[in-house]
Amino acid sequence: MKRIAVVPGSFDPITYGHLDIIERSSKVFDTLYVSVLKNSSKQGLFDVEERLELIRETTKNLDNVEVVSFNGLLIDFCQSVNARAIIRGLRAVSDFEYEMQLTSMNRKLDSSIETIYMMTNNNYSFISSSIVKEVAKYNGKVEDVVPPVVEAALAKKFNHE
Ligand code: COD
Repeated sequence: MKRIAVVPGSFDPITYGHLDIIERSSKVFDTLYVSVLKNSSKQGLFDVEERLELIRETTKNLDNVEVVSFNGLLIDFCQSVNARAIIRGLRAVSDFEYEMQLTSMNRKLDSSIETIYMMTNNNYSFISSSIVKEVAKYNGKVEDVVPPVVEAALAKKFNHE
């Protein structure tokens, strides 16, 4: 049986922190769906199509990674692609409370789908999409925390080209 997992998120935009989790989990599963939530209550900087494009560009070297968007409940999406696991990254203790709620609720909805946590790589533990956007907005250097294609997209959004 194929081992299928989902790495869900907002990815607004994708960072080296996200990429680290995606690359590591792509070695453990046969197929990995990197899945961008469409119906988010949060207004993003990048629209969903732009986020998908940036993820596709930065994961194109990973043959078993599919980049898609989803609507509605994550568990429904996992069932639709026969995924047995949801992969999440953990940066710090501050992530724990939200992750606990997410996992507990998802387990109530479908107890056969496991949530698996990967500890962040120490080099990336301080990175979040929000901080990256704030630094890029004021033309700060983000080349160490996002891939070049994302750096260019941020510069374009904030008219720093
Ligand atoms: N190092 C390691 N991991 C990282 C880093 C980093 N520097 N930065 C982010 N990550 C991890 C995050 O921990 C997360 O696991 C993943 O990367 C994606 O992060 P984000 O911030 O892009 O995504 P989130 O947390 O906003 O995604 C939330 C979901 C879209 C998964 C959630 O809202 C959801 O499932 N919504 C669908 C509706 C639903 O089913 N709701 C009920 C569930 S309770």
